[in-house]
Amino acid sequence: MIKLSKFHLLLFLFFSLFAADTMAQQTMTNVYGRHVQSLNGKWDAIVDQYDQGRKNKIYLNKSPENKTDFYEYAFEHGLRLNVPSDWNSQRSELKYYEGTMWYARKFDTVKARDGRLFLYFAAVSYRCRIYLNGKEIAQHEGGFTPFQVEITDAVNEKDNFLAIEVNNTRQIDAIPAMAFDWWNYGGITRDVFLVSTPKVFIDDYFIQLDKTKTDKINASVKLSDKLANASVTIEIPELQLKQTLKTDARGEVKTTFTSAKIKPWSPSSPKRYSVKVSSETDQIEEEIGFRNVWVKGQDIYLNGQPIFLKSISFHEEIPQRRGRAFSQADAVMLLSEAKALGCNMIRLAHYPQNEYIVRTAEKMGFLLWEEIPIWQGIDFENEKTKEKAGNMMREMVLRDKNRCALTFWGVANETQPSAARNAFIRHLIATCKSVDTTRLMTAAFDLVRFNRETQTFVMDDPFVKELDVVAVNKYMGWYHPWPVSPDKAIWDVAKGQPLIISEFGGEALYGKTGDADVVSSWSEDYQATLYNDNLEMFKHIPNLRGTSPWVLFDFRSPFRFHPTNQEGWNRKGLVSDQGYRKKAWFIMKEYYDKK
Ligand code: GCB
Repeated sequence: MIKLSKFHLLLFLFFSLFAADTMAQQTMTNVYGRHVQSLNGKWDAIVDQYDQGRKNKIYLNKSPENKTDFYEYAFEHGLRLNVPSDWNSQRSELKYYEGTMWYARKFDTVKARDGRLFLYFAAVSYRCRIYLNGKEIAQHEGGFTPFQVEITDAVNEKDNFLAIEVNNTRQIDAIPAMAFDWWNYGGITRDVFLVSTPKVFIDDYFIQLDKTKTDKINASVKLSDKLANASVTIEIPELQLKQTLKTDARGEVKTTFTSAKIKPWSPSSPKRYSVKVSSETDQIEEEIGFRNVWVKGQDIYLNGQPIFLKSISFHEEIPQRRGRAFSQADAVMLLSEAKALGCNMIRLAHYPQNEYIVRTAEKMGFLLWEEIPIWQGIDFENEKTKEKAGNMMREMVLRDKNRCALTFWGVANETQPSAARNAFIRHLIATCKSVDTTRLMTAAFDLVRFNRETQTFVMDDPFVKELDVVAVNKYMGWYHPWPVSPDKAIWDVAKGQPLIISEFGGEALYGKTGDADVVSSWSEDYQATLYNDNLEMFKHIPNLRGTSPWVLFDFRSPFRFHPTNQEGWNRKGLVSDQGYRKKAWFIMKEYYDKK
């Protein structure tokens, strides 16, 4: 064992305190319902391929004052990038760029007397350090979840200089890790806001229908400070529900409401109620829907009725723009295409997508499956990686826990059984449940195989028992030739539990005709055959409670090398990168319309 001297111990304590100090904070609930000043727009940028900017303190943004001064950088009059947006799609020379990019801008703001100010990032891909007026104030890792940092004391009314060091280098201990089937977009990819709050504000609330009782709403509210005996009011005017409560020593209240008049939210009737929360100094309002969802035997119940999940996946990408989706208009484009297909659910692949998508999906009547990018190749043995994954999970669940559309928390995609993996995923499940116990836990597995002796499809991964719903990605007719004809493809997988086919499909280049029985024809005709075959097979999966074809749109992926058929695109889309529907789209549409 290493022995530490008192001095070293003090040194260690100092640095760990400092490190903890610069970690970004978890965000307050419902940032989009607060008083915000947008910092979106054009930012100055510097490409720092060799990571020299931090060492040279370019975040100080100095300009020469004396005759002998000079600085080998300047933010002004150089590269300009849009925020939000990835950098890869903004300049052709940045298409493949992976490394460090500095973003900077100036801003003025209004400091309310007795108020507080927070800097909020909806997402920065993938890791970043934040510098305000020459001082590092926060760090964050994880490209798809929000974070905030309080700047009340650090900010001036005029001429603040904000610099963000963003890095998207793939690393073995990161999530996702070294290789993944989508574009590694870097940048400040989502909204940046200044959020102003009163001194004591409503930090968090969790208001949802009870897991089993359809007339009972559970509600809890937490103030930003541990203020006891303060009044908090929760009101749902349309249901004539209102309670005023006193906070406990932790600044929290917890209560329930009962009403026989609650109209449940569902895909066919996505009813939401305006919910108002107020404290002595703060108030916030949000549309919240009420529904419950549970599993009994092999069935999934929504509001007490068994449901079949007509799902689809998409990446957070606008294919026509070849870049990340970030706006309300982007959300409408993606979700409208899912609506047209007849879906009642979206699997948000493979990471938490922006809040415009989540909120608009809820409004349009989609159930949601949301997951963090535990996507193949994760370093399950690494405790630090596990901790990071736990943080991401927490950030995702905290952000979206009031969205009734959220039905599934996904904890992994295509992982192989091992003690380390099991411990890792258990940590994620526990983290999730420490915030929310009402959603269904799931993971997508790819271990289904054909057992020649029994002539059935089987899967051996005991972990499935720890999940509410089992999901399987299976590419019959694409990565796997059919061992039996589709009408004889009998499944014996996760018996006694609901099963979702969370991915199936194959590639087709839009507009390409070819042999309907030749995989390498890359034709819409073969893709159509594949869909018909898979839909036939689905008839023989007794516990099948949902399907999610892979994928709605062709999407960009650097390891799709085929020069004419792929050109850096995964072509499994039912819709092409140009927005045209392929033959298989119509087959899937008919299947969903008849379900
Ligand atoms: C999968 C992955 C998905 C890929 C897909 C494919 O199993 O979950 O992210 O894009 O296969 O096209 O190979």
